[in-house]
Amino acid sequence: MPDLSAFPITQKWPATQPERLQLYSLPTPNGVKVSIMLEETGLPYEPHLVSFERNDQLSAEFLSLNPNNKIPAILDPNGPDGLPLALFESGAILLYLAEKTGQLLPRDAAARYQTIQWLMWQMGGVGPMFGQVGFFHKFAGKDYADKRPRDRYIDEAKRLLGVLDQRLQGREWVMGDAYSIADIAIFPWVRNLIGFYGAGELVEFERFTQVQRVLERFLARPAVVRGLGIPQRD
Ligand SMILES: N[C@@H](CCC(=O)N[C@@H](CS)C(=O)NCC(=O)O)C(=O)O
Repeated sequence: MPDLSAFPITQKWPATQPERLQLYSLPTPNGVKVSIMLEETGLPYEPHLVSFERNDQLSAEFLSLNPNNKIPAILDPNGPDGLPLALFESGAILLYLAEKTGQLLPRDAAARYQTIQWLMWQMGGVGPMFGQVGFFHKFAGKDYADKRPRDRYIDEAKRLLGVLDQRLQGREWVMGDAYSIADIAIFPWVRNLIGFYGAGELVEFERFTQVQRVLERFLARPAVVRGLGIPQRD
């Protein structure tokens, strides 16, 4: 039985199944990337809820694993060389899990780097820009009289959706026939933009027919349906 007691995060969120990968998360667009990936790959894991209402992400125990105070984070008792590995940043976690399981990342070198390219595109573009749309359209920024910041992020979100729409022309998924970690990174954010943020009209989502098509297929996958609700909220 692995001993995870050296990791202070396990004091706040005890591992009842320490032989399993430990997930610390909340079902947000970044959080569900990892729960969907875990559901897709079938890797056994134990989810732990990090509640923003309780500011769990700012607790000393959480910060001991992720000093950047953001979910998702994992602790794999069986990491490289059989040693425990703690990781944060959803993109890094997706890559790690793909390599660990040999799933959802093409083996062919060129396709592999292109998948990583689209993953980075999500991490550096879609996540931060769509997140700003959320701030200026749905959260505190919606009351700002000056609409220029909101419009800037709406324009950028539209541009990114256009890039994705073009990429999906004639393709089943971002990487063609192969569903991959690039899809798992991108589509939870598209869902959030038009769902939770309610920005569908603002970004003229009806124009992006290829994105709509693939989003629907993504949301119909059983592992996605399950992953979107993990960890269960209080
Ligand atoms: N680049 C990070 C971003 C993670 C992130 O922004 N997580 C948000 C939820 S979607 C969070 O934990 N926010 C809590 C906070 O800022 O206090 C990743 O992809 O893992």
